Amino acid sequence: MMISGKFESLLKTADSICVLTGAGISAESGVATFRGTDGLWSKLKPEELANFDAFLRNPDIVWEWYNHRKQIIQEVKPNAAHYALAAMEQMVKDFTLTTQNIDNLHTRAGSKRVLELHGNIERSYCVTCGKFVPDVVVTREQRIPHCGDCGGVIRPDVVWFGEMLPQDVLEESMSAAARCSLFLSIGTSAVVYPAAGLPLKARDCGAYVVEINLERTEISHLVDESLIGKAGEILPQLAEIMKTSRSQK
Ligand code: BJW
Ligand code: ZN
Repeated sequence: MMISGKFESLLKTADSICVLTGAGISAESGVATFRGTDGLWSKLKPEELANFDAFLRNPDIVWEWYNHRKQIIQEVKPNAAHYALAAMEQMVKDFTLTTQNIDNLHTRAGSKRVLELHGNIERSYCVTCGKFVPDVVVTREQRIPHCGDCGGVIRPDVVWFGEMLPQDVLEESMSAAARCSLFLSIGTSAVVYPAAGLPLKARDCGAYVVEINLERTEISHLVDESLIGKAGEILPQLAEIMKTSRSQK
């Protein structure tokens, strides 16, 4: 792994670091990404699944998709990249981890504070009365879960296209991006906004922005450094560099 002297020095000294992760960080755990040749959407049409109108039209198909992904997510384990970020959190005074993923793997790896921009597959709520419903079970017999209180349809607590992101989470992520001196964008194609705006916000506010991805992305020409490779191989090396000059907080 080749990194610049500037990046190395920031890893060792920066007091404020922000990270944005996307589906690519969980790929080595065995969770499919959305885009790219092995991406979910090379087989499934996004517009049929990831928006509310589609859900109202075909709640059974959308539930089947989330149920399938939930099963995979529960069977897999966090990988070296998730663990490296959990270790980094312990070493940096002001560390903000924002994820677009709904898979819970950062929390399972030990990250204490995770800002979830697109929700969490473990939670669901009633579209009619808003009540949160844990432990939703979808079966062949009950393909669409309904609310015990009002009978409304239950949906996964995730953010679909055209929907607002949780405003408090977005604001916290934006202000952290604005004040950090180092920003890492990891395993995201950086095409979905407003998430993809975070590294750009950081750059505009003077942070050094480094991208880690298997390939170049939509924002590669705008960042300071692109590390091409697997997150699970690169991040543990970055955490090691940090460790050489930092103690646990
Ligand atoms: C590895 C690796 C390894 C693989 N190591 N790397 C025009 C301009 C600006 C915005 C818009 C616009 N038109 C429409 C919009 C808004 C829209 C949007 O951004 N659309 C664009 C596609 C154009 N955004 C929205 O609608 C958002 N809401 C919003 O803006 O509200 C305001 C508003 C309201 C009303 C009208 C208009 C605006 C909501 C976005 C919600 C996204 N939801 C999803 C589904 C979440 C639930 C679920 O998971 O099922 O979020 S879509 C999907 O994409 C999911 C992801 O979080 C998100 C991002 O994907 P991600 O994580 O980047 O994954 P991939 O697969 O794309 O990339 C993986 C990468 O990893 C690849 O690059 C690989 O190379 C790499 N990789 N292995 C390192 N081992
Ligand atoms: Zn209800």
